[in-house]
Amino acid sequence: MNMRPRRTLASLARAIVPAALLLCAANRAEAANSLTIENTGQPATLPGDVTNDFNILTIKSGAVLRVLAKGTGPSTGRLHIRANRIIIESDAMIDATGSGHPGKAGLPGEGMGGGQVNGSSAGGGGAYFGGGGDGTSQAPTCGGPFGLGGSPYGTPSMLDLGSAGGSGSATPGMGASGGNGGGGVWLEAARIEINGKIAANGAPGNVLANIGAGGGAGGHVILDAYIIDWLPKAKIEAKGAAGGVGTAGVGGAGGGGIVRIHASTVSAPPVGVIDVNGGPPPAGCSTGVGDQGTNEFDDQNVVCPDYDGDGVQSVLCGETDCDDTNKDVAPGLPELCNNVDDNCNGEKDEGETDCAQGLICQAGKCGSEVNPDAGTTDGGAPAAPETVEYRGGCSLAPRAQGGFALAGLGLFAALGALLSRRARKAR
Ligand SMILES: [Ca+2]
Ligand SMILES: [Ca+2]
Ligand SMILES: [Ca+2]
Repeated sequence: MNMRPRRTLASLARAIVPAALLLCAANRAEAANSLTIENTGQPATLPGDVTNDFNILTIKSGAVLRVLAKGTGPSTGRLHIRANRIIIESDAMIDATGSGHPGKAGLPGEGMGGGQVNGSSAGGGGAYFGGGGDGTSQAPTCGGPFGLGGSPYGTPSMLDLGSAGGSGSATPGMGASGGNGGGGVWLEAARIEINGKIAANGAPGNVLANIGAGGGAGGHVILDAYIIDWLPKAKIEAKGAAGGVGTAGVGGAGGGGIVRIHASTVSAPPVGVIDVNGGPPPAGCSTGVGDQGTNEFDDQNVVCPDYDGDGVQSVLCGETDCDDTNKDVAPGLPELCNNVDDNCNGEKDEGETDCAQGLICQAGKCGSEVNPDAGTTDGGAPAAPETVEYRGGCSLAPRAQGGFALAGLGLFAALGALLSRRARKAR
């Protein structure tokens, strides 16, 4: 464990500005958020164009975190989550099915392995690590090949997307759209507990005028964790989807994608957890099937993370950073009045905090020890101390507020007034 540098700015501030500045500094620690996704019946989403950092991400039993499809707002069809701990409860799901390259009417599937088109016959399946199946027809003919399946491609280290199936028509805007490819999911954590499903499957091909389009290829799932707890309902899928089944043509099935597991403890999950199969052929045929994708398990380059770069590794791998998404939290740091355990001793706002003299830390805020308004005339318990909140969320208790106007004052104006009052008092 490396020694962390002292927070010199904060130390300086502590020495010369005892009240207002540090009340503001306390707000920084609120950046270390945890997120719990509840089962509301509606899928939740997270931004797909950034790294989503959390202390603890919990997806509650039955809840769904949906990866927005490529092209939906700024979404790239990928989701990257970095956290101390990720918990996917029983029957919960991270769903990137059909979030990859989109299928389009009258066109080959998008992506390097997009399924092809062939006149007005069934389209080919999309490819990624597994090749796409060719367009075919129903049993007993099991004909074709019509639109050709996409060729396999992909680099394991690059979080990419499954390609889409080809349309059931070669005329732009006409015919059934191919199924979308699967999206990309990358989870990085000190510890991942999975008892639900992560799915980055292709979407099935559509059917129009009895002609099927190709199915989408499976996408990409990466789990990078020091420890992974494989619980009984764990499932990770990057499957190719079936082509659309029409009486005049059946789309080729999408190929399988890739699942990569990197963990220090149990690198290979139990048998049956991973599914990267290609999409199925039409009933009674062997034509049109998608090829199997690939998977990879290893413990190479797995180290206990220091995501916040404060030089202290996560407590979840036996080290001491109790919030590895927040560089303002680590052993040895000063305890601030912010409802956060800044020094990782298991207690919040204990001992001496940054509150100015005469103020005490209550529920994460510095306030008057005795409320000047708390009379005994009503016989009730003293009311909570009053505070005034400045813009930006800083607050001062009445004793420190003095008589100056608060509205519109910046922090430093308020601070200047506070210090000059103190100087007057001292005289
Ligand atoms: Ca750290
Ligand atoms: Ca503490
Ligand atoms: Ca604290």
